[in-house]
Amino acid sequence: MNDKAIPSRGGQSRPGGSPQRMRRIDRFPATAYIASMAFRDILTLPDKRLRQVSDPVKKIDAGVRKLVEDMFETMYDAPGIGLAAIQVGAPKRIITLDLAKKEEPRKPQVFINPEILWTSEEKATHEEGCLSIPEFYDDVERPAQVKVKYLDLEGKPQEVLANGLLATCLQHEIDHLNGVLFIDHLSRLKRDRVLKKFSKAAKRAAVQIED
Ligand code: K1U
Ligand code: ZN
Repeated sequence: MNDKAIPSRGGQSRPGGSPQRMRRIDRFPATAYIASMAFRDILTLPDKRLRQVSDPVKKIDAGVRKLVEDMFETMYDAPGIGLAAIQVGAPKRIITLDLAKKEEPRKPQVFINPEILWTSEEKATHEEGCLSIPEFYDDVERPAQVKVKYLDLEGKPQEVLANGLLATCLQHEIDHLNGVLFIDHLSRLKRDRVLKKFSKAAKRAAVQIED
């Protein structure tokens, strides 16, 4: 199984959830921790909610804005470069992204109700990872360019013609909104091996909780 981490991308080490919480407490003074309690737990395989089709956002209200804020905190903390709302258990068609390099200033982007309008015939292969499938990475072939329409946080319609990492991430995250995971683009053999590994780990964790 290709479960190597991408070295330049920093690590994710949180299949069970608890180490992340400990890290937060260690990193911030107690008051700051209370003030920044906007992190949400990231669902991991084999959680069935990851297979849910998310609902369109009808109104961009305070609840949606708070969810977006929490998604950014969760994504930056993970760390990740993208997140779909369903990954924090909210079945809404919302994506957060930040593709800025480590040394660059943050460049947060929000996509509400994104829809793919066009995909290129040309394909591109990129290595993908997923915060819901920790420490597993593999190459995925997808259309090299996509045109996506979406609403920004002000509810204004926008369109983007994406290529490179943005095209990959948008397709990966829009897949999440439709209950599709990047392992679904791999061979059945690879997908089944990943699913089996995570199901076994979840069963072992459940037994440990019982003991
Ligand atoms: O949707 C997700 O689970 C987030 C995922 C997005 C993604 C990454 C690569 C290709 C397609 C989609 C991640 O962010 S995985 C973690 C990752 O790639 C990363 C983490 C820290 C720094 C840089 C990258
Ligand atoms: Zn993902």
